[in-house]
Amino acid sequence: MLIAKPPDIPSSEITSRDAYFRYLNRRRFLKGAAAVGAAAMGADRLARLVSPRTTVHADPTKLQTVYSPLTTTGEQLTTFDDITHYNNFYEFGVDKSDPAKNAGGLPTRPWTVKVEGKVAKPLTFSIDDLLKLHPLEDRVYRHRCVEAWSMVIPWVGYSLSEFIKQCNPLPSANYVQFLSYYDRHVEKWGGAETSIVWPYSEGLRMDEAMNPLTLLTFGLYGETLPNQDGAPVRIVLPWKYGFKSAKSIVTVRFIDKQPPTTWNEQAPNEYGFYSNVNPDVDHPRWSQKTERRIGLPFYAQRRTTLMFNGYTDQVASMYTGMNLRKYF
Ligand SMILES: Nc1nc2c(c(=O)[nH]1)N[C@H]1C(S)=C(S)[C@@H](COP(=O)(O)O)O[C@H]1N2
Ligand SMILES: [Mo]
Repeated sequence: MLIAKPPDIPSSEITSRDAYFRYLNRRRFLKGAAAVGAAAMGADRLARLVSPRTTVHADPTKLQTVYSPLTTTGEQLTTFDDITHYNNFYEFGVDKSDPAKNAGGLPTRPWTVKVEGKVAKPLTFSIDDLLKLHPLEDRVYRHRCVEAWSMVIPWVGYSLSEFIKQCNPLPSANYVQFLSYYDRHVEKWGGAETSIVWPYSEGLRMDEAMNPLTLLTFGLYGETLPNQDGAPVRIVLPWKYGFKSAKSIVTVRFIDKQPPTTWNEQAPNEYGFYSNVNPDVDHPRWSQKTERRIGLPFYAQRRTTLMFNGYTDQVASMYTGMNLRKYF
């Protein structure tokens, strides 16, 4: 478990939206109470602890933050059950229900993340090093798959930039590549069903990797990541199609050139390197103008896809002057 959770709420109960908000309110209350007890603590810090956190990620008019459950657009968190039983994790099979069935054997402890390439010196972090590297935050993000379905997920993590700063990348590190866990066990678990060349590889331009929205993610709904969602550590990029968010990361490689990435290699005309959510650029086989929000009653599922998945204010400036039809 990631976060000291109040003893009066069993883990099994933190699966519904209501229980989650009870948990968060209680957690906020506990933080406030702890702050009052710490007499030496500066007024500033105290104020930050007891008042709702200012978020870097959420446009409050469009997206609920963990501190304001109801939004003007009425977006609801996707249930824990849907987030953990409707997955893409092809190492564990191609059906949405496969990862929940097959990812149990993923050995998430011990776990190390290797840092290599254009860095001052190669490093290895254990998962516990990573968990301690920076305070964990709750971040509610929209999650938009290139297959035109979406969710709203309360992740737990911290900005990838905090980690990158510890890696001392060289000035020639223009891109970051992420490699997912893979070994021959995975083939037995479903990874052999596809023509994908493993390990799963994804990559970002350095400014994208350093954007505060880019989340190094360890949990969801206040709990450790379930294996099927990319335990023990994954990336989450809320303004890009889901496949950019590599799961179960074992290697972070800094490089000078754009790295090869799994879906782009599979079908370059269908999956671009950037893969920013863009309702104006259709996938060759389907439209990206709308999406289906998983878990809602079917009459309420269909919604308009937003440019950059609704995160324009935070990310658009990284792409000024770029033709987003060419660099899709
Ligand atoms: N290693 C790895 N990472 C992956 C994938 C995968 O198959 N393998 N699928 C991607 C895709 S297509 C999506 S939509 C998201 C799904 O994340 P979720 O199952 O937690 O919703 O993970 C991405 N990361
Ligand atoms: Mo996806």
